[in-house]
Amino acid sequence: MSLDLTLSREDIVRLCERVEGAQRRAYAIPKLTDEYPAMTIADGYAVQAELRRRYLASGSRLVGWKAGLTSKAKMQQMGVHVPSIGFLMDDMWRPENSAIKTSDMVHPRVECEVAFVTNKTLKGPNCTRQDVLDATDYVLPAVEIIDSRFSGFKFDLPSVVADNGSSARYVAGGRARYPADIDLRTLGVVMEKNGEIIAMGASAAVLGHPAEAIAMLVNILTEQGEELAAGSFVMSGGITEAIPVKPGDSIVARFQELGSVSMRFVE
Ligand code: 0L1
Ligand code: MG
Repeated sequence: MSLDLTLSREDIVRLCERVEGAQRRAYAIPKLTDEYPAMTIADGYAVQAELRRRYLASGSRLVGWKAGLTSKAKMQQMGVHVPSIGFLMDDMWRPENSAIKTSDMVHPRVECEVAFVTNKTLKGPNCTRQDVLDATDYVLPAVEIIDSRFSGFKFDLPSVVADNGSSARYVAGGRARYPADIDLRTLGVVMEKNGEIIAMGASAAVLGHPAEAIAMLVNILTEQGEELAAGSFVMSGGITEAIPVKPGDSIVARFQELGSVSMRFVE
């Protein structure tokens, strides 16, 4: 992947500072490719790696990773052709049933995901769905709150990757299960907003099987010279479409076999 780098070290740091400012102070910025039209996905990951380095240096702790853009519907909606990955820090986590502030986000949206907690190190290349299942301690239901920092949702894959896959907050809860005890491919999910069903789906929407998305994530990490550490919390990608939320909204995500995850949004 490093062969596809077009940005200089100075450009990477400059773009990282731009994204970090938008993330920390919640304002929208134009997509990065407006200024750097030749920017590649590898450039996006170089900016993301710099962002991770800065968050770690400022005291955040890496909890795990997320796969994004893992459903055909979402790829079509966003006009991209491959999934993405992003990092998850401890300070992005929010407790189940909590009130989540929207004033420190740009335009938050929620999506239902299956999360995996690993108990063995995973690395590629050629990491498979079975390797992931063999290294999974348990799975649990989760809601990701994504927040693209790009104005008017106008972006492309290099820009989204640099923005850490729009990662903002995540909530996990419900009931933890061993993967061998359930069929992870056919889990039904219903999302309610303010008591009304607003989205529904089945876990096969995520690359045919959520563990497939984790294998993809491990293979991308490996291309970047990294591995997925044992004990990681990993989100496998949205089963449902992303639904916008505003102060006053409450969300309940009901997962077959895994229970439900709730939260509400405040100013
Ligand atoms: O979690 C994800 O699927 C990443 C979505 C990135 C694009 C967006 O902000 O919708
Ligand atoms: Mg997601």
